[in-house]
Amino acid sequence: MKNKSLNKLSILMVFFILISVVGGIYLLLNFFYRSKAESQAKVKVDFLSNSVNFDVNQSQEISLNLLTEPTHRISGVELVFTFDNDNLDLIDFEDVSTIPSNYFDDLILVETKRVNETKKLKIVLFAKKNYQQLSNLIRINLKFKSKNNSGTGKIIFLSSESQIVGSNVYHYYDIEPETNTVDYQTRSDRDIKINFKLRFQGIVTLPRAKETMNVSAKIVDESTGRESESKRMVVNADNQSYWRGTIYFPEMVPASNYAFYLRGEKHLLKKICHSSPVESTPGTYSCNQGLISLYQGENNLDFSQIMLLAGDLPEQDGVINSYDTSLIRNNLGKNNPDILEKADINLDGIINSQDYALVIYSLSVVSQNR
Ligand SMILES: [Ca+2]
Ligand SMILES: [Ca+2]
Repeated sequence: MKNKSLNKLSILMVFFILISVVGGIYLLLNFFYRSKAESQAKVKVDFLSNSVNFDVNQSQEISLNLLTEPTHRISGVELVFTFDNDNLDLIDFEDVSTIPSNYFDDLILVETKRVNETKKLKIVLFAKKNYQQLSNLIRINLKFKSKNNSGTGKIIFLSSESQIVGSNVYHYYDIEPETNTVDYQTRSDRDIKINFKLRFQGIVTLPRAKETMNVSAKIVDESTGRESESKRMVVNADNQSYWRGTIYFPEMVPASNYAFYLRGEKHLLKKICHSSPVESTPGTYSCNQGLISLYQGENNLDFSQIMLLAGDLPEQDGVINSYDTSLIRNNLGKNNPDILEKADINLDGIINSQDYALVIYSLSVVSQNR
């Protein structure tokens, strides 16, 4: 009797063990299957721009896109970023907005705190919408405001601390950061800021083909020999054939013996030593000793009474030679954008004899100055 009931008990036990093993395997398989399915659902996170410049006390939006497959949807985000470092205190976080506007109904948390010399921003947003109203592409605009300090920093998206969730089957997305860093530069009103007024050979009216040019600029304090970095500036044409642009030199200090080295994108390098240089024959200004005073903040320099000579065409090598002249001669009459970019000196939209004549004039000035 006792043996029989023991037997029954062990059969029952084996039965239960079997059920739990089978059940366990089922759950395990199910878990792996599901996590595999979920791991295939991804959100790409991409900053729209990787570098940004702040003026003094200026607000700017840094934007990032969140993108999933068209059939997936985004319903909530927890996004974590760091910015500023080493107590530089360059920028502050101001606000968050989205495109589509007001996509998230609930602003659950927006906080910034200082963690290990870094400011950390955490944003938690949630959309209380049904599947049809949700989207697979959201832009998050983070608004930052700079202070009155000059320096550089990084805004870093911490994907490992962030979460993005959706409705439907795909609750948790894998975050795939395309770019996770934005470099920024801030200005101070104590930085040396230079507003340039320039004139280029052969351009006598508002040019037809193009109203901006690239100019590289370097300044040298000739009393100490200290040089700035070589910087690129975009200059804009005005109605009177003058070109204007601005560069900051936060790395340089006020002094009275500066010389400037300027070079337009199709032009010869020019050294300038005077804050209002003049010349009697176009393109002939030259100088030895830098005499330009630069002050904290705004400096307005009018170099428009001298002509920046053209002729050293891209790729620039510092001289006018047969490469430059034949680039024009071999392309006379052409107007495709590639060649205009390189050899249309007077910016009238065609490679013509005027461009050639301008280079020949530059060559004559260079040889007379030797
Ligand atoms: Ca050349
Ligand atoms: Ca031309």
